[in-house]
Amino acid sequence: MNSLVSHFRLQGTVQDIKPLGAGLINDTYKVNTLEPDAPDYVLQRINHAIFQDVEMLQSNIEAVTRHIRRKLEAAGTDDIDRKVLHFLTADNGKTYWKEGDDYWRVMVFIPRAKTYETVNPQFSYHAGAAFGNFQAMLADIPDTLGETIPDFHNMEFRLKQLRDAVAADAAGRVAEVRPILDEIERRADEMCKAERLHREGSLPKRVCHCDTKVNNMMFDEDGSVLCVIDLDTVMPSFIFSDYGDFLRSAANTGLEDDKDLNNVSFNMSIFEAFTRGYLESARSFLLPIEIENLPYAAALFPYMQCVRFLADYINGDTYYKIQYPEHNLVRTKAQFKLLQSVEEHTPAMKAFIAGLL
Ligand code: GN1
Ligand code: MG
Repeated sequence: MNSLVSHFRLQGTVQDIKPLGAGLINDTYKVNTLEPDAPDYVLQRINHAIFQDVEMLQSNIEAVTRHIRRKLEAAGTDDIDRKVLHFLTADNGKTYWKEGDDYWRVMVFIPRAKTYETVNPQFSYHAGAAFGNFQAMLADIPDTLGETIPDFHNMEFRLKQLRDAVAADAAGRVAEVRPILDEIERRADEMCKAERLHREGSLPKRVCHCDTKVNNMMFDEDGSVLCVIDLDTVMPSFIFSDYGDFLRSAANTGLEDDKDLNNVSFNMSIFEAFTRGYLESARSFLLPIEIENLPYAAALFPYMQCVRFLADYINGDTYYKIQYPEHNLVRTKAQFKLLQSVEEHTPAMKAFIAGLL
């Protein structure tokens, strides 16, 4: 890894390289430098099986970080290097380096920032405001972003993948998951509402982050949000993506892969704080149809994640990193339990949003 890093223009001398974070897709390492005044770095192996067009991936990320940096500069923001990611250029003039079959990239580590797997309502409020701002800042990006994973948050497509997996039954696991498949099918029509509204022309796509789980945000010591990380999936999508996926991760009283389903439920105070923050910063550009469907978005993402985890389980675990053989099934059940809790809270969510407006 030392020789890998040497292809990027780092300041300082590499002291050590250690695993970092808990992402399910890429492999991430922290590169510590010896000199106290040199920055530390983050080294990442890009999951090339999932992000097949690395050139497009990095050019999206460069466009997004460049645009946000300009916005922050124009606004006279202080401490900009902690508020937007900075990717290093490698010897080939690109922001990635290919070694054998692997693609690597290096970014500057943001000092004194924290990530969390769970948040309190105050942090959740800041997170809502931050995602609203993120979408607002990217509203006038001059570049056309590619879909780094085509149909990433397309519910119709995700259901088709699940149905294809069921038909193939590659790992012989379909029989055991019948009951949950039935629950999924019962909701399929309702959950594909966004695609229908889009086809009818009433629901737009905007540039979204598309992986807004809570551990993809960097918080400052005071709970304010420094920046949003993990920009691989920034692409045009429905605003439901960012709103819904944050709540899926942050408003779950249990873990994404909780084995004890009694721990899993939807936390209304996190929902309320996040929604207040989000609407404060996004209300000026959101359409009524987008606001009206925020409770739908809160249900859509546990549902979609349930479909994706289950499809991966049925396929024999080819996509997500797993720690034990039933891991994807445990994740599926936990997401389904969360969905049920969201469904129970839907009238209360609607009432809360109406109150805010
Ligand atoms: C993956 O890479 P990571 O762990 O931040 C996934 C998301 C899922 C999430 C579930 C490219 O995100 O879509 O919501 O796992 N990213 C990709 O934890 O598939
Ligand atoms: Mg991540």
